[in-house]
Amino acid sequence: MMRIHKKLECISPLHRALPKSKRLLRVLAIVVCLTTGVSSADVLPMRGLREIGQDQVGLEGGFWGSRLKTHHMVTIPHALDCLEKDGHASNFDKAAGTFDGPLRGHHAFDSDLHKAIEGAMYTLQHHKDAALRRRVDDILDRILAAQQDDGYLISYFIVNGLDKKWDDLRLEHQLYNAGHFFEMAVEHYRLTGQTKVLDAARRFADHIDRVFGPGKRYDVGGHEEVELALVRLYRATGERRYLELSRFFLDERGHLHGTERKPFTPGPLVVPERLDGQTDQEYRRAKWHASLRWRNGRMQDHKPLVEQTEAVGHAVRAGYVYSAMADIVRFMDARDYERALDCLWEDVVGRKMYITGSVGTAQYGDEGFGDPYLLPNRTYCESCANIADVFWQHRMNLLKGQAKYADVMELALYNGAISGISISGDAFFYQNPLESEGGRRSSWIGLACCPTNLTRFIPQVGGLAYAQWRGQLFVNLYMAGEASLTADNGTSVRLIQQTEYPWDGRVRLTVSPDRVSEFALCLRIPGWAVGRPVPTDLYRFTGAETAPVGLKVNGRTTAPDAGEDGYVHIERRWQTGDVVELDLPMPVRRVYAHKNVEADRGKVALMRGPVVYCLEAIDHPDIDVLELCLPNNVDLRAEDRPELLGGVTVLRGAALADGNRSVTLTAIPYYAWANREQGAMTVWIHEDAKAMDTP
Ligand code: FUB
Ligand code: ZN
Repeated sequence: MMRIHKKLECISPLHRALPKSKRLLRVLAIVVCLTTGVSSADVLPMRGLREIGQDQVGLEGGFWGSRLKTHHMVTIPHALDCLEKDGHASNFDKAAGTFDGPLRGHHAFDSDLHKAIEGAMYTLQHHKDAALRRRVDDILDRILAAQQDDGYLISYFIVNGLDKKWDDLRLEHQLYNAGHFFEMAVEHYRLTGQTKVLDAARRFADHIDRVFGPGKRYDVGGHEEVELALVRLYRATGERRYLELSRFFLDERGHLHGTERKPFTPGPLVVPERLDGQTDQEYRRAKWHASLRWRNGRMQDHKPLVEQTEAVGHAVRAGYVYSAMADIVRFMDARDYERALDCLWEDVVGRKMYITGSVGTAQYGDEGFGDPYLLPNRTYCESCANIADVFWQHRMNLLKGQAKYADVMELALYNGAISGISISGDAFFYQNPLESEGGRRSSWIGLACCPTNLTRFIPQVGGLAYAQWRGQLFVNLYMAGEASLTADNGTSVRLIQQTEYPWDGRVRLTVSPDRVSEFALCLRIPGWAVGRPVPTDLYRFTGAETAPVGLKVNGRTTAPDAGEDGYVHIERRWQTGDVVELDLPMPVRRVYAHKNVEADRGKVALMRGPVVYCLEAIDHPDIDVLELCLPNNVDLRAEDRPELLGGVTVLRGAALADGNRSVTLTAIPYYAWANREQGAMTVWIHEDAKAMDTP
């Protein structure tokens, strides 16, 4: 046991960063694994930066501290209550033969429960909560009781007929359910050091590996997810077959599925004939199913992924599969995937992304990407798609070590992603339009992908903030809190961030290595702080003026010059208590869209720091905010409102209503809309080129 302990101390930074009690537990688990023939590891990528997991990052106080508290106290119990009430847990009892009632919901129902439990696993890594732990353990036992001898574990098919268990992979979400189960199992293992859930995940993955793969069945799931989950399972277990299986599912897209590997050429959509006696509704359904089965880009299965250069199809699936592609580049150095990713990224960030970082117009009725520059503001932008986009941008940042990916990640995080959940933590949006006559959040959504995705996303945020690579410690996101990590030279480093970000761009970082140590602290200089709202020409600020970024190390002014990678590299011999002060000025910025974006012509959006603003009816009584006009010479001022919407900074200034009536405009952060009364909302505001007479 001591040998394993010593070895892990040497090879695994994650291990070294854990508190002593967790390290010992983990060693114990590994000893159990080894003696039972199960191996365990933290596999590090071949390329790119290494993440610093959310378990190493504490976010207390500041913007995220209160959100994480709400997540723990409100969102998690609320999600579990709703899922139990809707039958997600009793479906497993039914499958285990311990419940007589009906099977509820559809074939993707299991995935929602897995996601909520995954969320609980993250929060339990930071909060001792015996009651929640018992509750989750109980649900996990019920899930595992349903596992079949061959490892299969999807309640819907166990109950409805195992002969159909892998039938219609395109429509029935089998591999999607499996993927969410794997991700949850990995987090259970990280939390507890116990392997019972991880072992169940392995048995299921082994079963999938027996069915699919070269010389077996050539096929892919219609809804990607399992690909990135298999990489996580590989990393947690060290079992390379899972990585190879992930690669197989990626390589296989865009081929003819069956018992042999063959190329595939997409054909036209075949509309089914109407059958005798078929009702209108049945016929509509048949046509819908035919369109789903049609091998177009909806499922990113119309041509091999390495040949795909344009983002098409369902935006959640795309975000997950692009994430998995980035993983495969990091873990297998698959350069052909990297080339495809570069094109896809340019296409999304340069032509198909909203200023909120959101994606997916559903122009083709498929919850997916639309045509380039076609970005109507009454749009779809599913919460899951925005979350998947954050996951993808994070992995791109890790792969390439460039700040521009973190710029997009931050934009999507503070705007499109968290707009999906209410400030109270118990009401959700499935769609996130940028303009609305009035939206109402739902306390739950029967198709629970978005609420449960938000339930697992919010507590992962700390894991997006930092990364490291060969003597370099990267700070990607500024957020109040503390990180404990181990530099490559073995030094333990404690990093404390004090900041009111995103409301104030001043960040004080206290760096405390356990011994004097040489490394580079690499601070991301956000694009928005140097005149670029996004790293493409899709959006721009007015003018080029930018207030200078300030930087001090132990009180001494230092040039805040970012390298080509977008980071300022501060290289020195760090000593306990060294202080770095970064000052990112946050003027109110006016944003304009590329001229090809017709929906935003003649309009302006407002941004301060990474936060995009909107106008809401409740702040403008008797004024139609959709028609409000902002003259281009008006100065807008930022006002802190700690009592409003969980504490926000609003923007205020003069504007024109009804053509020439002078009124006061109040803009709130976009993510905070629809938290008061229902009413109109817009991100893009008409802009009047005429200067307004100012007193
Ligand atoms: O199909 C599973 C999830 O439900 C998708 O990601 C969402 O778009 C919703 O259709
Ligand atoms: Zn969703």
